[in-house]
Amino acid sequence: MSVLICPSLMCADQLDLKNEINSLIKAGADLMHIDVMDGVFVPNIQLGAGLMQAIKNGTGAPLDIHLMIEAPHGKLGYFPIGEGDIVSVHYESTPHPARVADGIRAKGAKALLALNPGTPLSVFEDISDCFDGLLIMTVNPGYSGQKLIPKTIDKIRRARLLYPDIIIEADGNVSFTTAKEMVKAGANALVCGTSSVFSKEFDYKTSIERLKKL
Ligand code: S6P
Ligand code: MG
Repeated sequence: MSVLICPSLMCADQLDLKNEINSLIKAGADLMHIDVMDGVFVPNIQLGAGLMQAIKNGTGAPLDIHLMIEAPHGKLGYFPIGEGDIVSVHYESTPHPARVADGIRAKGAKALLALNPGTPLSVFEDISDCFDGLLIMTVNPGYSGQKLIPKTIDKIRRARLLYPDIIIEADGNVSFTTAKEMVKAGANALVCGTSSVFSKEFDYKTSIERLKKL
């Protein structure tokens, strides 16, 4: 299975998003990563439900929605989640992550459990059946442009050994160098932001081809 490439739209040109998304899809991107931040669970406020609906209507691109919000269990209804989408919910954001996963799956999307760098992998053990995979934060959530926390690569490795068939998505400082280590450790989905696809080092097609080859 090839690696899913998920460009992070908060790193794209916000005034030209439709063209950005169409160019990314043409260049081979698989899903559009949308960071939803509420200013409470993380210290930042980013992309919302209206934008997601506009993206669905205007481009049809599948979404990789990363919920960084408090109390997500009561809020799923705000988002246009559907078949083909992936939705990540943070373990740290709710006492009922498995219930949120049920809600995501009921809409036809895949559900991932997102783990902050300081959260142990063991929290997944008893609820793994409720999820299609893990989103492993390789930086602390909230901002783009941060530096990889090296221990998180080992978390990816341990996760892959325990769960051979799930989606393991790496999010944070995915560069052409770190992506190689992440994929070698077992990641099969990459969130691509300022460190790779939007680095301006290469055009979108070249960047995505390089990442897919890993
Ligand atoms: C961070 C967020 C991420 C960023 C992405 C940016 O809280 O979840 O999805 O958008 O990490 O990429 P980079 O390469 O700037 O770290
Ligand atoms: Mg993210």
